[in-house]
Amino acid sequence: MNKWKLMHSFREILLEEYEGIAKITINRPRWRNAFTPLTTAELSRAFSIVREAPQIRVILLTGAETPRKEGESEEEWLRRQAFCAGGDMHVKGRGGYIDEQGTPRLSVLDVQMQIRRLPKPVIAMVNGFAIGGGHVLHIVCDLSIASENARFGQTGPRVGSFDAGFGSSYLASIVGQKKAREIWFMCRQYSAEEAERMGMINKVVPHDHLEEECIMWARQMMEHSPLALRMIKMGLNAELDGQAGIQQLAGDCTALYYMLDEAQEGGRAFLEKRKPDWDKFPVLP
Ligand code: S0N
Repeated sequence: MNKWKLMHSFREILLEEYEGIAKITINRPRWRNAFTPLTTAELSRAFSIVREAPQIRVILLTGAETPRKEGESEEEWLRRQAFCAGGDMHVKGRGGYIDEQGTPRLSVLDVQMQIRRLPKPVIAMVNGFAIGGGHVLHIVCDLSIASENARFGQTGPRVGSFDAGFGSSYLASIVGQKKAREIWFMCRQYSAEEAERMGMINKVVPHDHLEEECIMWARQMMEHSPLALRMIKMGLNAELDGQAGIQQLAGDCTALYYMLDEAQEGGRAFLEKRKPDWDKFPVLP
């Protein structure tokens, strides 16, 4: 029985929930879950929905699986599975990926920023190929858990694209400058085992244990303080995200400050037309 409950209907993705965990699935298995502008627009909407949903504490991002063909071995079926194969080449035009109205877009960049700014942990559940922009998507997630059949790599310089943003700089901060240059300059594919050795993913498990493993990690995080996880995420992001990262971290500090009596005193004093009494709030050493 499917335990996942639909949260919202989309055309190219699925958004489901189960006991405080949301699962977002890129649902274009015919094209190895390559994303179009509609896919990225729907991903953006889904990440907004889960951000606003108070019952959701952790998000899984994954790719839909293709059905097994008649007579196909399990090995061959597993080899065909994909997390995401990047931007859909069928709609790649000048200036970006062409949407249904004819406008070129690079909107996967917005999705990357949304994942980094989401105040909840996001786990990439990498069930197959994570290639090109699909590889970058798992990189920007907080954690990556992969099945043994997963394959990782960048293809940009071979197919006429690149991601010199998080796809390069954050990758380098994970695997080191030399390895990041190898990944991009050579356009090779790496096994899940190699990706784990590089520190690019957190764990490798057999394919039929992948979802169970991700749910276990999500549940363990859900035993911990959501605010503590949020502040750690933003602290870890801040340096690489520059002023925007500092703004996010500072904004979260402001939200925390607003929860204190000290912050309430300032506003209350203004409305009551009196001087605030800051002496009630000692400055700790
Ligand atoms: C994933 C690969 C390795 C799988 O190989 P395999 O198993 O041999 O399958 P195929 O026969 O190749 O594929 C099955 C069918 O799926 C289609 N397909 C696969 N990937 C794509 C794709 N990306 N776009 C469109 N179709 C795709 C195949 O064509 C095939 O169809 P049929 O059956 O009709 O022949 C292998 O498929 C592979 O290498 N795929 C291409 C990977 C790739 O190069 N992706 C694009 C890389 N570039 C980006 O992602 C853009 C970067 C980006 O997103 C970005 C960066 C910075 C700023 C903005 C952006 C932005 O774009 O917004």
